[in-house]
Amino acid sequence: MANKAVLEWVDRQADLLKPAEIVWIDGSEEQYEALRKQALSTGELIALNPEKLPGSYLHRSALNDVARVEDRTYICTPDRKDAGPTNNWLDPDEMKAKMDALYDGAMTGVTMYVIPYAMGLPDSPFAKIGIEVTDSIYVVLSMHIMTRVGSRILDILGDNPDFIKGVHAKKDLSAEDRYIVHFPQDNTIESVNSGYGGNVLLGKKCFALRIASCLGRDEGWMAEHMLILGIENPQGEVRYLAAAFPSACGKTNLAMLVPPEVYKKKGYKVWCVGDDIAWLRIGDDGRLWAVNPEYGFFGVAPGTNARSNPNALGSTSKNSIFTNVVLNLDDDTVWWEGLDKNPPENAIDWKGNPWDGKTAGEAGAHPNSRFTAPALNCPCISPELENPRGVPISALIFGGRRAKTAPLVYQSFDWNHGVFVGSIMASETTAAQAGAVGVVRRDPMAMLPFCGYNMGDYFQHWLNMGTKIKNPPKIFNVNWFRLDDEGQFIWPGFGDNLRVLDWIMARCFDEIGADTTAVGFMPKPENVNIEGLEGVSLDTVKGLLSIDKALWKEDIADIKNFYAKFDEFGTLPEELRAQLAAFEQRLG
Ligand code: OXD
Ligand code: MN
Repeated sequence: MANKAVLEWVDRQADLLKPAEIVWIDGSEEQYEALRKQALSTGELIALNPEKLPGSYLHRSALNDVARVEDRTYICTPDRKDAGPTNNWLDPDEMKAKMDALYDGAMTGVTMYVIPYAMGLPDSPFAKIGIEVTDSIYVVLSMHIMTRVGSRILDILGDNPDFIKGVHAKKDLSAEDRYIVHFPQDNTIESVNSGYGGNVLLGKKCFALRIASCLGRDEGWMAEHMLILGIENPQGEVRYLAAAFPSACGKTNLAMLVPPEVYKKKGYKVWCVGDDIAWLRIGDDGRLWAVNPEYGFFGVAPGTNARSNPNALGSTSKNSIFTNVVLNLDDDTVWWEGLDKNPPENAIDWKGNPWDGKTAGEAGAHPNSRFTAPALNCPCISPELENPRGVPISALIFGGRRAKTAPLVYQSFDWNHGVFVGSIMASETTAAQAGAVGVVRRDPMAMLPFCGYNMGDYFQHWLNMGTKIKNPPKIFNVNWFRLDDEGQFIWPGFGDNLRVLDWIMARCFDEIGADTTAVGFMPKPENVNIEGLEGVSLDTVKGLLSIDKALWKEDIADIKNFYAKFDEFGTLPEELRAQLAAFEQRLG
């Protein structure tokens, strides 16, 4: 390894963190196996049944360290305006000093691992290379699942000084001194006092979204919190879409959906390209092309089962790491709420205490318990995951968890209206972020916690991209989560969401008409295919597509409050104000 910039940077981290030893992760199975052995000996990992879950392990996090910590996540730009009103900000020098103090000697007596990794196919021109130093074997082994790691990445980097720098020290896991910090102007990420995936697998949210969104702004592409999937029709043609949903709204389920019987019989197939992050670029053909920069899934375990997502279960069938789920002592397998109706009786819960699923009053798995699983394990993984060009995107979809306001699906009138639709996205919060659950919060493009710069400028970047994409994808909004008066979901969701995607694709290829409404183009109710769907009638569909103007007007008041946050910096694009005014007018 002769890259001077890398060597100097690693030396500087070692000078500060003062590890007993430095180990470079070469990507070899021997090295990983030695690390697994070491983690088993300290209890950092627990081995699972080698027949039922080969190559898989259980990990438990600290009790106070189970989710992303948005209130402790910072974007540190020299000018506060560049972080904007939706990010925590501190002056970079001040934050650097604070982090240096926390890092000083943080690895005394332990090993510092140096992980060279690529987001995207390493030898593709779209790939970006990162180096993460960490004191956690869990991080090393999870990065190996989630990204492409090893010495070969350093070979590809050559003597290029351009790489994303990531520092992680789990230190003493003190919640008061936990920070997840980004310095976009230095392409640097610093994380301290956490061991939770979203805070420490720095290639994911920190790099592939926050830092990458800044790179995309500067270089003319987009880093989005989107799944990517392909729908193969009976003619064998595969059409691709990318969809943004806030955390824990079923992105992984949608990304791997199993077509309902009637669709399967006709020959439809769904291919998963990615479940969380899309990097989007304009291709030579003037279309928008997407790659999934990751190589694995970091999915929410509870609720994952043979009906909701058999492909996720397939993905975790081997070489996976489960975090904060139940350990079944009878056969060394794992369990979580919603897996099946047979909780183990002789078990250990996520906190490490004896747990009997038949009598326990409390959940055995944490609601944000997770798995890291290799993407290539997924039974419906798209071969295009390994295509450096990515896939051409026909539809961009926004969605959220809304009990009432948003209809099942609508299409924006055009690109700019679509950007407006994305900018007013809202969802009820879940366990994926620390804090209250079930509160409606505005989460534009599902990027609120992940946009690495001023969100007003981010909206402008979306608008600018629209002027550059000759054949832009069409933009839609979906809501699988409408509730009836008894609080029950009206739409069956899961595989049946393909019925909505089917309409969306037909719109993208000009194969079907639509009704023009105040919110956008909507399906004629009879054009939502409910063949073979029990309990859903044409009237149900009409209800799901109904627009309650009074509710939308309430929503507009909330949107105005949200938009007003940008006044301080004056970054809300005029175009969005105009879109809002036009929407208000259409509502009457
Ligand atoms: C995730 C998230 O983990 O969005 O993907 O929280
Ligand atoms: Mn996510």
